[in-house]
Amino acid sequence: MEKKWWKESVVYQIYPRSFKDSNGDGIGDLQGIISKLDYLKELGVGVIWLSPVYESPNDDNGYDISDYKAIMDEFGTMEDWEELLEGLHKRGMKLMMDLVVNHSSDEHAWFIESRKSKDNPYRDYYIWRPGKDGNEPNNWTSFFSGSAWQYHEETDEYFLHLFSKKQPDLNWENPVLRNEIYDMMKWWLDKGVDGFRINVINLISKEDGLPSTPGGKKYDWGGDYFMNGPRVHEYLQEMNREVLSKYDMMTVGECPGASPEDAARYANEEGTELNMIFTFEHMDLDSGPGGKWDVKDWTLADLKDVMTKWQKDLEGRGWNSLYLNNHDQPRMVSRFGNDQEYRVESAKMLATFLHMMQGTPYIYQGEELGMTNVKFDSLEEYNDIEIHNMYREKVTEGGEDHAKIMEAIYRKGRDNARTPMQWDDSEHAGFTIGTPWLKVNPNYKEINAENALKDPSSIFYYYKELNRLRKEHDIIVYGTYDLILEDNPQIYAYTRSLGEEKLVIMCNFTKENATCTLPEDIQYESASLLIGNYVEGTAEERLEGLQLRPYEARVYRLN
Ligand code: TEU
Ligand code: CA
Repeated sequence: MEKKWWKESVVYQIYPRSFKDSNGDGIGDLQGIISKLDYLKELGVGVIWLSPVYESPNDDNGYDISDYKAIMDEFGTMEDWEELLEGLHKRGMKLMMDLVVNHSSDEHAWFIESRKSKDNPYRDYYIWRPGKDGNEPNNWTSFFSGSAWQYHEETDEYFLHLFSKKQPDLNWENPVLRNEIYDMMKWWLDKGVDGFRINVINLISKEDGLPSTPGGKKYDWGGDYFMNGPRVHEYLQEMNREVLSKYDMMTVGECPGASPEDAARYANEEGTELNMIFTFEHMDLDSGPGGKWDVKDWTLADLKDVMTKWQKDLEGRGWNSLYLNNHDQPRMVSRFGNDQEYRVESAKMLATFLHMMQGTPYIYQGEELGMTNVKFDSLEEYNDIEIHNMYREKVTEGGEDHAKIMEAIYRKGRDNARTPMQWDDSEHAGFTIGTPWLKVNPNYKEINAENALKDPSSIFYYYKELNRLRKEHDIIVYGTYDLILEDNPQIYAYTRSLGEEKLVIMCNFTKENATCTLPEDIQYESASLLIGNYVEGTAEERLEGLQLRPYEARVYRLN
């Protein structure tokens, strides 16, 4: 398997709006990030993924871009951006920008032209269709509730928006549009950008004819007709030829609904498309048949199945990304660990579980502090279009139970990840001297970076050690993954093998003690501890009948 810097790096995701405010307007900004570059260097991460900072009306907090070559006023200036890039490069870190090109903002100059008339030169930059019998052109629903079509009276046609009404889908069938996108990508890469996280890139090719789903429902989920569509690989191979292959860069494509088979093409080892993708399969283990908001409990057995499937199906064929949270997902220690009496232990256990697998790990801002989900008292305190559209559709219009939907928001809402970064125990956790755009999690007095940096046994220093180990041991990056103890109801255990070397990773996912007995076929003389969330040192020992304490994780090298 070919060695690559982007396989060996650890990526840290910054959601700028919530990271650090430098001018007191309650909104995070680029100068705020610049003031924290030494903190990021201390953590030992190699790449910073910056969620969108382009000009935007913020209908979807920057994922609705109105000018791809300008910086959002609230975040600062292009000079600030250049200072950030220089600050990262000076510290040996790289910058991966977030590219949102399945759709733009409806305030983008292209769309303002496009909607002027049916024969406007920009009309076909977007997806316009006449209605059918007074209805939308098909029955697809948006990710953000309601129809995926918006009627435009002036030209008596509908435009497609898989997300909000202010996020019209771009028409990738149009080669002129595609070349505009490629030119813009090269413009950023020529400024020194080291990579792109590409937003919902597997949605850019829609089924010919944009057919309604069968069954005659007035509104229905149309994912089969726009996820991993007919020309998506053709477009990505063209993007690779025209742009990506010309730069020493890193790409990760966000691909909701992609399977390992899809990923083996998107992230193929020949390098003809992307370097890796974000799958969502493990992010839906707690979604029932009704989807994301139909919350159920996930199981360890399902987690083993999904993670092992992705590790084994991509082995030698493609590269995995490794993540358990981001700006769209609830906080991992609340979702997969125990954010009460075992918050620190379970946060470290989850970090071990994830970072010891094969793939590029992604740390989401605050994950290194063990930041948790939040429960705001009222719906009004939430500030996410996805939450508010869903509540209106299900409760206000649909009559569903308020308390049940609020519980779903507590467990799955994106604002869990978007409460301001907790820097210290001063007011608003040191995030702002103003009023934060979204309330700070009340637990900031205990959970904050200042406390973490003073505590050698903090989650922060545990991540720092994981990052150090990754640089020191090729087996962590390139070793083969194999699940063991498959049927154990408490322990997730696996091995990594590279040549004669072997690691065994064991994670107790419960708050009860667990006895860990290795399978007979694992032969070794002695085992030396590489890292553990309860123990230090490199004790040489045998592992028979090892007792794992609540949420205990251990990584041994077998000699
Ligand atoms: O998210 C894509 C996506 O699939 C989301 O609908 C995600 O699944 C959902 O928010 C989780 O419930 C990307 C961005 O990450 C997200 O922040 C944007 O809102 C979305 O695209 C539209 O641009
Ligand atoms: Ca600010």
